[in-house]
Amino acid sequence: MWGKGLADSLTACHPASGTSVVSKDHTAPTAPTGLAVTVNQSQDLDFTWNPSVGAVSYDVYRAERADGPFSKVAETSSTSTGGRILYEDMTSQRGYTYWYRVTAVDAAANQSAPSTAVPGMRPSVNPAGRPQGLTATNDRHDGIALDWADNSEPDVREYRTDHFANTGTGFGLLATVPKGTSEYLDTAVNPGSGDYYYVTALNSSGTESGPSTVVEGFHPS
Ligand SMILES: [Ca+2]
Repeated sequence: MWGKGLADSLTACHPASGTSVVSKDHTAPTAPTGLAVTVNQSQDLDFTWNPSVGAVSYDVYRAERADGPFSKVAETSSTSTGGRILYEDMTSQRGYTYWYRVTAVDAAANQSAPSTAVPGMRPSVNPAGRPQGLTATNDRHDGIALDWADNSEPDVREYRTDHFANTGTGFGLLATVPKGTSEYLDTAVNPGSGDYYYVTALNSSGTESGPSTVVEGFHPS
């Protein structure tokens, strides 16, 4: 639809007569395909896609939501190894997901329809804060119920719960739970014993936060 609209507006601008109107290119390139994103060594985003036939450059658009509105953030004609077109995003806010799509532009400034939109997030380079508000509550039937507050950082990926196993080896990993699940039920407790717990948060880079406060859970016999 974009290509058609552009072609129509160009038609309206035709010179009146006497020039080589026939040779004017009104055909937009095909929409780019294969848009993909990877996180590079600088923790920035490398977008690559397949070249469109007839294109001389590409416009990159970014939005905060999948359905837009999209704003143009760059033009590129760079290519990556393998001949795909390359755009590196170093400007989006770290830890937030954005949506990206690209268009192909030809020598006559005809613009293709947009590619499929894909999400991308520049990972946080700093660890998340320590999880807050950890409590351990005895559940007489099921075990010890841990609960803590959700971290506020947008790119927390998961939480680790560690517990002191009374085996002389110190604290060890008990479980990992995904973002949004700030609770865990420890069912492998020994009646009549106490267990100690703390929780950490991992961000999108896999960097682990400092530990929460340590709490004790006691399971009666
Ligand atoms: Ca919780």
